[in-house]
Amino acid sequence: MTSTAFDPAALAASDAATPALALTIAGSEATGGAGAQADLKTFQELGVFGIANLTCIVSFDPQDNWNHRFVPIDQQVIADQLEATTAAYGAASGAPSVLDTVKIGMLGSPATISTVATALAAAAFTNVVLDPVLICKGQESGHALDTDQALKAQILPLATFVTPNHFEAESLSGLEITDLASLKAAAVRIHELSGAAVLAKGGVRLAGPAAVDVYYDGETLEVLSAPKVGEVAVSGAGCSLAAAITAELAKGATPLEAARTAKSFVTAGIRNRVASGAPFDALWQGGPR
Ligand code: PXL
Repeated sequence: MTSTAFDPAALAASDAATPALALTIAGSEATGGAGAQADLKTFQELGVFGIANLTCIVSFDPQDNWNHRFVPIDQQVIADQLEATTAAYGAASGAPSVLDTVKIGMLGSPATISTVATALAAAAFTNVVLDPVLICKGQESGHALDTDQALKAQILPLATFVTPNHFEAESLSGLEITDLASLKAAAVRIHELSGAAVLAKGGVRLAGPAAVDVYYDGETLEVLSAPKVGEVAVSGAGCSLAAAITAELAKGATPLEAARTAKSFVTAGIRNRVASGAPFDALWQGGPR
């Protein structure tokens, strides 16, 4: 098992005059805990120039058990954002620092999945980190099923790194996950299905004193472990973990190094979480400082 301490000196060294670039294609989560806001804060903390192209706007509903109110962005507006970003920083842009790393967060509808899949296929990014956000609290279940199937068919094959949580790992692998052995089996299965490096997250969902994640890339299987901070999931942990992997890949880390750094970044962010009037705390990306 590996448990890596976060190293602020390494972070400072990475914050070069011409920063690496990373794009997140994600939803806005109005309270700032999750989604594109969490991704941009993570990119900035890790010394990467962050770009966000929005797919939807989520506003929790305090009158309805904090369920998600979900509004998709118009498909043409999503395509316009991707066009602007690739023209400014893509391989053919002539930019001194080329955008070759993207994170995919909440897409939320089959239409958005098609729009994003088309843009991804055209842009040929080196690193495509997929946080396979499969279910949105309060979303109608028939709609969610369509979205899950489209994500698996159109986006998963384009991913080079995928970061499923417990629920998403069960859904993608078709396996029941009850312990470390079954989490490992799911990580292996998801790699076989996608060809991507996988970080399958046990989080607070597996019993025991540690928050355990399994990394598998077809060759190396490594268990990343950190002491649990409470037993309740913190908002933005999944987004920030995938965003930290994205930032590290953009700076040239290997997938395994990126996973290790991201795990310690998120552990520090959870230790320093921010409380609010909502029934969940939010991860603080400044925690490692
Ligand atoms: O944590 C998953 C997530 C991702 N993206 C957006 C969200 C959420 C959860 O609230 O709102 C936009």
